[in-house]
Amino acid sequence: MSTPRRLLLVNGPNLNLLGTREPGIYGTETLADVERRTVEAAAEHGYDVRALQSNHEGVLIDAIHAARQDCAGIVINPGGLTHTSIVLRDALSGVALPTAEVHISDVRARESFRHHSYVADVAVVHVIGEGVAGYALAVHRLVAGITATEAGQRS
Ligand code: CA2
Repeated sequence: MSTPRRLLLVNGPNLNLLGTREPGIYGTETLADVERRTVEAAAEHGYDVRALQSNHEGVLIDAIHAARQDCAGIVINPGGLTHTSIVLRDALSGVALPTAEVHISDVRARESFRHHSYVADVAVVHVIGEGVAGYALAVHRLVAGITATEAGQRS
């Protein structure tokens, strides 16, 4: 069966607040801007995007499980769950879709509790501290990897 030309975009808790507070850390663009940027980047490669933001861990996990049916990869900013959630990590590991982890801010330069990511080693692409432009970078790198894998399977 051919790989579906769809990506799942997941934004975790509190990312619905983008553009409303803390512009010094997260910039002034909104979640709608992030989703538009991601859709546009994916469209350059002929992919569409299913976008989801939730403040509820179980909703995120259900969406990740559902992606097995019709998505080729996942772009995820898990928000604060990055640093706390083994269940989110298990969901990503369980579906085994190529995954890009995005953080708008440079978590490595912030508080020490933000330095560890439970998601990092189940993701194949990491874009950290590039602002909201990081979502498009993640799409380009993720699709490049998917395309390379497909080419390898054909040869
Ligand atoms: O830098 C990122 O993208 C983060 O994933 C954002 C999370 C934070 O817990 C991670 O350590 C790094 C927080 C998302 C909250 O976003 C807000 C946006 C505007 C105003 C308030 C919160």
